[in-house]
Amino acid sequence: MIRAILCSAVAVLCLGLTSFDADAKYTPTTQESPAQKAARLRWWSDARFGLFIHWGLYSVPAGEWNGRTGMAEWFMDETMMPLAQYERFAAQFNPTQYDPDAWVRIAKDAGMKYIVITSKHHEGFAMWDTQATDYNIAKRTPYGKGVLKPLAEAARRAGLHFGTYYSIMDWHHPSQHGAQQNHRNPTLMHPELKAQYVAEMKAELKELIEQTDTEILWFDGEWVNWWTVADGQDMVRYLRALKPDIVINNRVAYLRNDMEGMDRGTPVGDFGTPEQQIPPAGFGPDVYWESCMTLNDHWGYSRADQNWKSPQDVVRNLIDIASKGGNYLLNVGPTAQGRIPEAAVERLDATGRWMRVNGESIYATQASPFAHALPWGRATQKSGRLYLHVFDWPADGKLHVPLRNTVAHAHLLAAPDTPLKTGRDANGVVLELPAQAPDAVASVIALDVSGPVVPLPEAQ
Ligand code: FHN
Repeated sequence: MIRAILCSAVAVLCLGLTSFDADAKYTPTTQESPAQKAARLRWWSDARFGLFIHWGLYSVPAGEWNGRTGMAEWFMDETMMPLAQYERFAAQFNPTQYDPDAWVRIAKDAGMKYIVITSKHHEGFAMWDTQATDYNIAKRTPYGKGVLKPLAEAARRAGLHFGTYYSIMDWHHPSQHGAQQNHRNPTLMHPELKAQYVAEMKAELKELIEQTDTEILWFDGEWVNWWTVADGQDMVRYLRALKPDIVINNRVAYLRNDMEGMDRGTPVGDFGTPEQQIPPAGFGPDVYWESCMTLNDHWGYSRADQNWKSPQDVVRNLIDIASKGGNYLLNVGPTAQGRIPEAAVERLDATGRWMRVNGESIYATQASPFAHALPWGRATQKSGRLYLHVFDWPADGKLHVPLRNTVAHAHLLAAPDTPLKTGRDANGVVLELPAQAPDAVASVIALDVSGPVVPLPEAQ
């Protein structure tokens, strides 16, 4: 929401734009039924947890220039460096330490089920050997070859899914120019060049599908005034014709907020994209969404940024998001040498240790049956089993669960062979827990109840 408002407000303020056709008559891009969409998105929705990767020429300056730090993938906009000078970073981009299998192992060991990597960010530099422009990694860097296909192949060898991020806005392309003094964002389109640029976009996206078999197209940079809802719907139809089961985010069309379309029954694309935030509640079983977040404060590599989320932050975000029926896309920004920062790896490793014990309470689950977050934690559910994620371990060893159901069985995922004693009081089920929580970040209880889960009003 903040993202879209910021980007579109900038555009409207600076350009007096009212030409957004966000209210254009919605024409469905497919006649797909909710059941057919659910089947197409099943693997994505069951995955719940993915790795976002922001990698490009911006990784070379690593967020620093002329004594200034704290930048990253918006370097071109924040410095307004002349294009010819920025292009020279390509000569320094030589990721000799890039090991796709090692990156995939980091993701897999963290419990992640899919990877989404920037194929082309706003900088306009293609991370594969595209025929559409020579402004690409194979033609302009000493590395001399693309990095996407090797990662896609490594992901599939490890049983992970592979997707690609693609920016509609392109700060390098001659069809566009900055709309504001001293900023490249948002771009304005030279009207006579739009058709050519869209054709190049489609050619590049076709290459990505054909060369990497990308399963997700994660669009971004859609807030420009020259990209309309109709353009987004046309792009969805084009991509579906190329790869009918491809998963597309809602940023394929202009957004007024990161859940645009998803919350109005007029989706363009398949899932909503709250960014750097977790919605206060879920959106119901047929609304798909994914919270994307940085591990520190930047998407691209920013050498000086050591403000890392803790493993507890990551695990509890993942639980909170899953308890609302969403996916968590957590980002790393590799260095120009091809390394994922060690501080990021440490946090992903810690997350993986939690997932190896408790992952069944996240994967292929549905949102909590309780209307609100529970006072001591969160819940998810799967095939009649309730998973209780306890953040705050009860000092008296009694966990109160506002449930009408009787409990058939309960155990800690960390101690599956030790049934928990259960009882009831006026406010529902009471579970008797051991004195020590098995995991200080979140301990998970599997609760099998008879019949459909019937929550009770929370105790006042
Ligand atoms: O401007 C981009 C930003 O660099 C980053 O790629 C994020 C990730 O979702 N998307 C845009 C900001 O909303």
